[in-house]
Amino acid sequence: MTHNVQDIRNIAVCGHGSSGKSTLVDQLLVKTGAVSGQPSVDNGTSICDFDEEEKHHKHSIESSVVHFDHGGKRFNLIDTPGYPDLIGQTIGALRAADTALITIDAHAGIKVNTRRTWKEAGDAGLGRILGITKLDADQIDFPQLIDSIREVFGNSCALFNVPLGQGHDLKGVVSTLDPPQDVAGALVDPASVSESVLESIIEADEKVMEKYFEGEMPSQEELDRLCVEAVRQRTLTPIVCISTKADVGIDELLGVLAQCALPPNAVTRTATKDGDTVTLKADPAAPLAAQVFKTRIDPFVQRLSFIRVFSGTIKKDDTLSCPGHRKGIKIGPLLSVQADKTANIDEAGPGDIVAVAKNEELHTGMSLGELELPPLKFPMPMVGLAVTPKARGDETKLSGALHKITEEDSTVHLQHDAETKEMVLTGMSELHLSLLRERLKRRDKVEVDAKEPKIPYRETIQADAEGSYRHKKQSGGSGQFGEVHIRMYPLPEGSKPEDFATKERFPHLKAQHFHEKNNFLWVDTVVGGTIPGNFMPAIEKGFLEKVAGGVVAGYPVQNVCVEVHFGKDHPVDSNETAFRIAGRQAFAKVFKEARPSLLEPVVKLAITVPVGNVGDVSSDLSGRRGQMVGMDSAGGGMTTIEAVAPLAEVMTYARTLSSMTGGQGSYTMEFSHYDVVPGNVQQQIIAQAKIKEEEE
Ligand SMILES: Nc1nc2c(ncn2[C@@H]2O[C@H](COP(=O)(O)OP(=O)(O)OP(=O)(O)O)[C@@H](O)[C@H]2O)c(=O)[nH]1
Ligand SMILES: [Mg+2]
Repeated sequence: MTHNVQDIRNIAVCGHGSSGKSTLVDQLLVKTGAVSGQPSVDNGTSICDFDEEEKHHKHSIESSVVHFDHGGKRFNLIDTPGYPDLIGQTIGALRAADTALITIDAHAGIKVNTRRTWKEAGDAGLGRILGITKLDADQIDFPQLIDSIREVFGNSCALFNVPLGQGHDLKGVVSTLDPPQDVAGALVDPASVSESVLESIIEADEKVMEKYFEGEMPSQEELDRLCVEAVRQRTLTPIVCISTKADVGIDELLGVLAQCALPPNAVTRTATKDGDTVTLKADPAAPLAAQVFKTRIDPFVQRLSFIRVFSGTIKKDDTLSCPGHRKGIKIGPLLSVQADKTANIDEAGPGDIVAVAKNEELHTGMSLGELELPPLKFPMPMVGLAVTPKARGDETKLSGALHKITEEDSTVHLQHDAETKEMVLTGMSELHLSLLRERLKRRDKVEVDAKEPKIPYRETIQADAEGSYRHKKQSGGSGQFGEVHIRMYPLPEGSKPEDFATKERFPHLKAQHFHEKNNFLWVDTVVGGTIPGNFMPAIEKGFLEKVAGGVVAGYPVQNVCVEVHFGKDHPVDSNETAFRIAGRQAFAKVFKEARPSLLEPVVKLAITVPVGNVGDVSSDLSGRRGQMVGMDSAGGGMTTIEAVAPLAEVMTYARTLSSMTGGQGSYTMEFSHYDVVPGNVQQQIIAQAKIKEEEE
């Protein structure tokens, strides 16, 4: 089914929650005859929100891929969820798209996820189009909305059409470039903006610009070409006006998408091959470059891997060579996807968005073909939840189900806590985690008990220390004996192990092992075989048990170096178990001597509130050990405050902010760094950990 590259438009529909994205995409499918009926988010018949949880919540939770044909062009649309904590879905969708259609609810205006998706789309190098939605609503100050859009997103934003009438009297939209005679009721006089819109289009070509100022109007073909060019250069962001409820502006939107959305070959993309950077050509005969941007696992079709082809061609049943896969990957049938439905196709070329079913070797972010595309950068999840199955014996089922979830959602991490036997699921927020629990229950039929969301603290040390431990047991038959002497040092974050484990510092250095994840290094400087070399791996095992499970409060250890310098063995009673235990106990003992302390995650916040609330927000932040680091006008009477604060203090910030600002404030949060927890707070955490331990 390969399409002519020039005729493909791949569009990610994104923006803030409830701004009408799914309803709009549904309506576009109906209008163009791709589906029939009257789909609706509100009564659970939306094409895009087909998932049970989406129907239940009346919000999108996952991105969905749909397509339609219009005016000789193939449109692939990806509807994305607007809830900021589900941004991972949008990030995947933006990789597959060439243009982002960002919706703004006319009444609600610019919200936190409007800004976020604007930025993500720009960072991904896509063209942008703004859709103002729900223009049938009452109490809309349209001119003011346009002013704030231009204030926040810049003067590239150009009104392509304006509404006629408002609220119940909304009658339609009229073009600003080519306004009709009668524009009675227009919320902005189209003639008053025509010139500036035209100029922002032709700005993309100096020659056309010159001729225009000499009085020569560009032709329609020239305008069409320049629209794409200006959107590509991002000197133009068309604004279109829509109401799906009143069926206003949909045909016009289709027209603007056809004219201004970027064809796949308009976006410059690069990949690497053997370390060299290659610019991709949207050519079906070029070497294959394609990437998995989404994985969906549902109970019926099982696993679907969504793929965007950038160059070259994939044929069904191909075996593709892929970076890091020596044998190649056999992909089986190829599918085109319409929300929850699929159809078999034979091949896919540049610009196509397709799926492969039931292939366990494909994962989100993977490149197909010999070229390696840039990795997808997902935000780091920070809110942890320890889960155990309600029913005994469901452990395997739970662990399988959780792995599925991490495959589908790259903003979920999963860790098995060896010590507590818990699975710890880390997500973006409490809400994100509760959505995941619902999915576990419905799809995988596993109910779980969950503990309080956990803050991922880390344990570390502030001073050097040394000590030893002797493990000795002599009861009946064979005994156990192992003795380990160690020294412990704080290991600076980000330091290279070879810079730390130098011959100057450790003259008897024999071996070293670095565990990057925990920035944990241990070095072997044992002289004269006081510990036989074959017991070293057992000692390391003992260390790693403590590194994973913590010493003072049950959190993973970070930024520590251990030197094993002396020990004793017994010709009969020494064995691996004995040395593992000795290693573990020596670690715990010396760690406690080395001024142990806790590290906590600190997050960056961007908080947007009405100007009048800035004082409240700032004093509230200082009560949360937070700090303001900057402030910027956000247009429309709003201010964006940049701040840093410990994650533990802002876990439920959504509620606080909402009550402080009467629901008008919004924020985004991302991981910044780990920092030492102040002494008094530290004592509380350690005390709580002790109580928990005793309870268990
Ligand atoms: N009055 C009015 N309501 C609309 C319009 N478009 C959508 N809605 C309603 O707005 C609500 C949200 O619509 P959705 O299409 O689910 O919005 P969304 O942007 O997909 O929301 P998320 O998936 O949560 O990000 C629903 O109740 C829709 O019926 C419109 O043009 N006018
Ligand atoms: Mg939606």
